Amino acid sequence: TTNHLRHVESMATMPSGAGNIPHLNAIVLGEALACEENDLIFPSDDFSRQAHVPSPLKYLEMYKRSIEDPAGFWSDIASSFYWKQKWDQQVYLENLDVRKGDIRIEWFKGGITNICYNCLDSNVEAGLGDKIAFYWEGNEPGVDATLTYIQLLHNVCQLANYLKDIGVKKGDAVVVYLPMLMELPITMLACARIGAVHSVVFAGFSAESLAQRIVDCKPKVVITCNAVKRGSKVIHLKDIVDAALIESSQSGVSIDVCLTYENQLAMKKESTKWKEERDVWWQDVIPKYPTTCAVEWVDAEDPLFLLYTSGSTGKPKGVVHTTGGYMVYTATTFKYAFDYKPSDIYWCTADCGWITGHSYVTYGPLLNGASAVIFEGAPNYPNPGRCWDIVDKYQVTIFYTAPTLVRSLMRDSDEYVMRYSRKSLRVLGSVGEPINPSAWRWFFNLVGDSKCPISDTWWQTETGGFMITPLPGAWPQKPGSATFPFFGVQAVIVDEKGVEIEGECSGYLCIKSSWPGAFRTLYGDHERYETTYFKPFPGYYFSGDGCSRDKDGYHWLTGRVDDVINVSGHRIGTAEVESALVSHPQCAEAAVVGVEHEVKGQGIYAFVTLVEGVPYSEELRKGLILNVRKQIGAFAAPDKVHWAPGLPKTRSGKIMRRILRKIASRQLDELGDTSTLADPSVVDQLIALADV
Ligand code: 6R9
Repeated sequence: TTNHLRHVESMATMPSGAGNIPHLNAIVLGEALACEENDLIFPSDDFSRQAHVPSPLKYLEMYKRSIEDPAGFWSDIASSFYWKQKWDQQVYLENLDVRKGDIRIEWFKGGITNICYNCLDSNVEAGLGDKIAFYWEGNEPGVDATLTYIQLLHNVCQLANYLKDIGVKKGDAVVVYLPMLMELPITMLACARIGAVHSVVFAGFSAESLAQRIVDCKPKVVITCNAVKRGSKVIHLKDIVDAALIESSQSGVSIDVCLTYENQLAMKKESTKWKEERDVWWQDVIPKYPTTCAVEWVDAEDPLFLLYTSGSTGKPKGVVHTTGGYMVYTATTFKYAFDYKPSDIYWCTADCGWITGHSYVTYGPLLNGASAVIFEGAPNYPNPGRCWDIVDKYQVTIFYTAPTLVRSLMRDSDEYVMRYSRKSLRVLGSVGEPINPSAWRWFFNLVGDSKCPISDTWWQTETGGFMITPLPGAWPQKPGSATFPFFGVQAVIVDEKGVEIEGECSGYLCIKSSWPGAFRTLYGDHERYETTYFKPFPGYYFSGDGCSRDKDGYHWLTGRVDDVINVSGHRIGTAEVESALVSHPQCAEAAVVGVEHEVKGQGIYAFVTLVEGVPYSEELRKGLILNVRKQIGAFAAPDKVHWAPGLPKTRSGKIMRRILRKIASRQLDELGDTSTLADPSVVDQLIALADV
């Protein structure tokens, strides 16, 4: 095809020297691509022609500069933002090598700016005041609202003034427990405007999880709403907050103000439980404040937000992102990975309670002056055609979602997709877990009518923004591959010893050298930051993911290699689930592993040993699962509880999860060597109880 030749030709005319970048060695050989032709899916000529990065050649040129001259590359980009004062010191400073002392990453230090100003005021000044910033689509079809940039600015200022009034200052934490109402990004932006540090807790977390986060970051105020409807269910968020605040006060952290938005469509004020001396209705106070609010100018390295994520121990980690680098990085990745143009209508289905909602619902789109859709409801309510209904309604051009949603919609009739035109779509995106080729093809062929490139973006809470991602106009795609690193990202694959491996290989995915959006520390625990991420392979940031690289240099993520499971794109630590299970008085011990799940990607499989003499029962099984729902949230509930008279342990007492994973996936002939177990007979006992 002409397309194909065009790509190969452009690769052949690459500037000499690009071949020095190891992961690009393979792709510069045009013939390598030729043999893979059947697996390659090319963007159309029309698409590439209009794209920001129209060819591999252009990518290589930009990528090469970003690696050879990161300071120059990123300061050119950063200069298009508003800085009250330009960074006077270095553009970046890094030490990613624990052997050489503390890990310290800084970008644009000394630069004074404000991300809220760049999201709103700058766009209003540029004449975008009347452009729609957010289209809000409620749970019920037909219930919707919009905010223009100027309206959003006014709303943000009112809340910012209120927060200042109740004593929230620069550097103070604000915990936010809200569903996908426009008040959620409004709150994030209001915090940013006054230099407060927001910590959004996904509104699916339980009271105990919320309390744990409140105790950790000790916020000045908690912001929530009374209830939300998701699908046909009403969830009483305020009750959950009430319970969390009782619990946090028992741990010595009491909250003076709980600002509560009345979400009338879900629940009336009158039915909401209220604590007069602490609770304040949003609608009673916020509208009274002025719609302008001076910006608190902050250093590029001042914290912007805290977001808790799961690790391999029971205690969630407070990932800290700072202002300047995060701003530059989220805006730039958004622009290039989605080939964003001012005429686009963008919809990301993620909740702002996760990093995807932070970087690619709130900050990335607004920094680009984009119009974005925010959806409150469930993607299959009132029926599995809802997403495409929304796409048609708002003429969405860029649709960014998770493989778990694609797989779940795939199970319903294609008719739900075909019923809608979807003509407006031009770019699709995927995030959260590897997208399996069959889901990729369904998404590409059916949803995108075989014309929309899919940006399969690999990244993490810790990375702030995209790390490995297609640039839709540049690369021929391979279904299931996240393709190549973004500008400035030196993705490497290392072996167990931490030695970089080149060419076609698989191993641990690490990043050499920092990028602007990198997290700077774990809140209150810099040592854990260094130990978890920089000690496993000194000199590198370790992602926790496995990855292979094919002969053309394409990257294929293979999932977590640590004790983290990825359920519907949500990160859950096995240790967190285990600790919730063992807190049940009749549970003696628990071991949790991930197991393949058709829709969720991974399901949670729990082996449970009961206290001596306690019999197995359905009721107990339910009680155990309820403990997990209560302590973490419904999304972490085990799919299976497998009764275990004993767990396979080494003589030193370490649980051999490898064996448990095989039993969980019923690969019983692949158990491997069990002779090193303290008691090999537990394996047979477990197998016997597999379906009890
Ligand atoms: C953005 C986000 C991070 C983990 C990450 C990896 C998995 C995310 C992926 C992907 C393969 C992709 N992951 N995107 N795996 N392909 N496109 O999801 O952040 O919640 O911190 O999860 O998710 O395992 O390590 P977070």
